[in-house]
Amino acid sequence: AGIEHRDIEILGVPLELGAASRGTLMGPDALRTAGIARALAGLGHHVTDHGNLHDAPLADVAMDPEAAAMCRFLPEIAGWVRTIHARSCEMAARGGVPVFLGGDHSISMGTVSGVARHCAAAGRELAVLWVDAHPDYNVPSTSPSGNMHGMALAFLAGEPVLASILDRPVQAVARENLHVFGARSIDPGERARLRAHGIDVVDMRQIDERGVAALMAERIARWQQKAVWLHVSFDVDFLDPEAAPGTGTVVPGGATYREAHLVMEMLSDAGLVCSLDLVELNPFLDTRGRTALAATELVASLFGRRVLDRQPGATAAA
Ligand code: B3U
Ligand code: MN
Ligand code: MN
Repeated sequence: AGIEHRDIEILGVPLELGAASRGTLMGPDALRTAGIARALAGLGHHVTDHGNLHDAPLADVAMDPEAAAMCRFLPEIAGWVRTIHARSCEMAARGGVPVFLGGDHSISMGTVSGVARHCAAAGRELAVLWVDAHPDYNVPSTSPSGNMHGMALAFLAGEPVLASILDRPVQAVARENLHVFGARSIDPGERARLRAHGIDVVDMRQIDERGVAALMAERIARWQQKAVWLHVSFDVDFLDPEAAPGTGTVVPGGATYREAHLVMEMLSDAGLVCSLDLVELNPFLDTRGRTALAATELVASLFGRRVLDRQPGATAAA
């Protein structure tokens, strides 16, 4: 069976101020050097690269001052998020597949909120798969660092303290449609919030015990039933540092290269992915492009690359 050819729209978002270490601003260019557009075009997709977003103006953010004091580079990041949001909304409405190249994970406050606005207008239910060593579910009062990439998913869930980052009402993603996959570093206050909100968090222990195939198959079945627009937000630190050294907060015990490809292949087979973020690649910390190349290969798997074709219905869970 051939793959479905799609209109893929790439936008680079060179933001680094949401992370602890500098360097993710080089992420989009490293992914281009690794051949991301070529790989997708080689699969038969129609690829448009819109280049990189430029520095956004500082934003005036009407946040509670005590909370604002805990958010590093708040005016800068809110400026970016507002610009990203507008572009994302526009790209989603054009009917292609928006692919956002980060940048640190705070870009997703703009990418996903833009997609969420489009989904609300189009009557589509949005589900978000947050593939990451971290749930990024901190609020200013629980964040140990003040780094805003660690608050991105909380913002997208509609956390009121963070809402003024955007200059218009946030279209929150329903809690039952938020899925964290690959977690192995969670802060104490963050853990309490995830539990209180009933967020689906798959940690590495579950992956070890049950394997990615069974865990993904369960979630894919639910998404297919609801015919969701699935947004995948892929933080390269999901991968083990061995496979992906080029990121700022490496956490041991991550997914193997093979596990990550299986996730991508299963998502691709399911045909649910409508938009993608690829974030936290820091080329300054990378080893001979290993992480950029791994990310590029993973995106190829997500958009249809296969070693061998499969008979329809031959699933790993069967
Ligand atoms: N949870 C920590 C660390 C962190 C979150 N995301 C990344 N690191 N990449 C925090 O600072 O919120
Ligand atoms: Mn992250
Ligand atoms: Mn992470």
